[in-house]
Amino acid sequence: MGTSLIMMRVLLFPGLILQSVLAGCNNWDQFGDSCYLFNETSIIWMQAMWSCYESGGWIVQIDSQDEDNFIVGLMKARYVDTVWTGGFATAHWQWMPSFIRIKEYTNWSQGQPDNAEGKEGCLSISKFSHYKWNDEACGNRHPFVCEKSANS
Ligand SMILES: *[C@@H]1O[C@H](CO)[C@@H](O)[C@H](O)[C@H]1NC(C)=O
Ligand SMILES: *[C@@H]1O[C@H](CO)[C@@H](O)[C@H](O)[C@H]1NC(C)=O
Ligand SMILES: [Ca+2]
Ligand SMILES: [Ca+2]
Repeated sequence: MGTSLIMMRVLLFPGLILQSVLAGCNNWDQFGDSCYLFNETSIIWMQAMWSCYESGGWIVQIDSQDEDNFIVGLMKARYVDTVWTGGFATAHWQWMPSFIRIKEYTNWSQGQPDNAEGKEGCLSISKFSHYKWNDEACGNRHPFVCEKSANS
């Protein structure tokens, strides 16, 4: 009786079952409702954004202190000094590629963002800014973190 019910579900909803098997983070790290891929290849910010898109996610968007601390934990565990995040400056600071304005949660290092020499428009987290946020030149090369939803 129970078995035939399960069989019926398998026959009627193979797509649903496949989806539930495939859902989750696989080889990405899960934290809350997201999965994270820490990529240690040092590349410029624009390439990092593209790389995350190609791997099915987006360059990390930091929405909370917990998420911020999680990313810093990954950096320390891997002895990586600096990572790119999805923060990008136009007339104001926003997360790319969502265009969500950076204002609910921020964690700028003291005196940042300073747009030093008028050349800094991308948001990194660095040991050299005490693991807080800094704006730096988008053409610098760093490892980066990708994020994707754990539920899709
Ligand atoms: C890390 O990024 C590089 C550069 O885009 C890419 O070639 C490589 O496949 C990425 N690694 C993973 C595990 O996605
Ligand atoms: C800001 O970054 C520091 C260093 O990573 C961390 O200890 C802190 O929890 C973060 N958030 C806030 C709101 O201070
Ligand atoms: Ca996020
Ligand atoms: Ca700066």
